[in-house]
Amino acid sequence: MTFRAFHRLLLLLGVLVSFASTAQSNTYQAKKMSVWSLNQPWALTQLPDNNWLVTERDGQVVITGGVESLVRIPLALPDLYVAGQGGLLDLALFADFAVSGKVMLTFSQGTEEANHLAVATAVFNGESFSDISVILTVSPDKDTPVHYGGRLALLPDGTWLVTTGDGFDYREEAQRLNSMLGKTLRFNADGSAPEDNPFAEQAPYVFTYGHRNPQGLVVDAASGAIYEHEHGPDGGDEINLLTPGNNYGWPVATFGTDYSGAQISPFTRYANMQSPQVNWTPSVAPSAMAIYRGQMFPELNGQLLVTTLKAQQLLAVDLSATPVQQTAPFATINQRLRDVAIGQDGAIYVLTDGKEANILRIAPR
Ligand SMILES: [Ca+2]
Repeated sequence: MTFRAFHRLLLLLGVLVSFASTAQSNTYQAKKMSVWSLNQPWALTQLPDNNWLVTERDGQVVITGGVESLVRIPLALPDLYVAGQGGLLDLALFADFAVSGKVMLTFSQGTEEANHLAVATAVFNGESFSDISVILTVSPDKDTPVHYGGRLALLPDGTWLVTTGDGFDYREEAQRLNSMLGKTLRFNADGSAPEDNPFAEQAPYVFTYGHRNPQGLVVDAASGAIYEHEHGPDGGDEINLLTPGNNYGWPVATFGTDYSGAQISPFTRYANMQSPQVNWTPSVAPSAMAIYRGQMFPELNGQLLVTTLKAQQLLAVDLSATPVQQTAPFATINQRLRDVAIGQDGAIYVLTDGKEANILRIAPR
């Protein structure tokens, strides 16, 4: 029997497989949650009842509670455009989800010639989604199926942030306030623009600008700080500390170069543009981020946990250290990772990437 066949047999038997670390094999285990596979998942969200919701890019949401349970729900998303990096992306719960069932979604909408990121609200009753309503669409349209951004975060005041990408071929738009590409946008739960946004007259939704393809966004409940990360080109992936109205540089200031090797900009810093807290050159391809708070891994408390595609690691970044410290505390995972969440049990849950993806639960051994 090949290893793969043996592995499959174990999975069929419902046996959880753990991956031991060479360096810390006695300190943690990363177990696959299940026997099933997820198809190109993007976001992982825990429900108050401890079940998980996972978005799949083709427009379905999976509900799972563990090894064998899996329910797949197709969503009736208007004009869903599934191509390249697009499709159904993020899903986040409203603060009053336990009573309202309300969720916020992002997905790409349109056609090959003209598409954009859309933000929608919906109501989840435990079995199905209803009242899907598009409340915000990113303009202008673009004709590339990549660089949507699409990550959501709920702010303590009840407003929301969403990241938007530069559309790849539209990078100059990241510096233009009259374009919604390459930004973080702040909006009310009904999709309107808060009156206290930094460019309320000129660009009512813009919160920060000068971003490339941001897919990580977290609010630190302890400090209120908002952290974002974004994919650079060849090099120049970044973590940024967001403050309203600031310019984060792309494509004027970057540590990255074009995939062709061509220089994008002679500047790694520029006046009145914010430098990143972390610069990853070469690229790690950061896909999502959480802040660890919990009892299971006290040594990680307050650190940013970053999933990566290219580096195939869950990175732990300690921004309070000088200089900033980065470790890969679960170094045996070694897979492309798509999302990370801290469970209500304090364990770390990571969503792997691709067409045969899974959820790994990381806990002390
Ligand atoms: Ca930057």
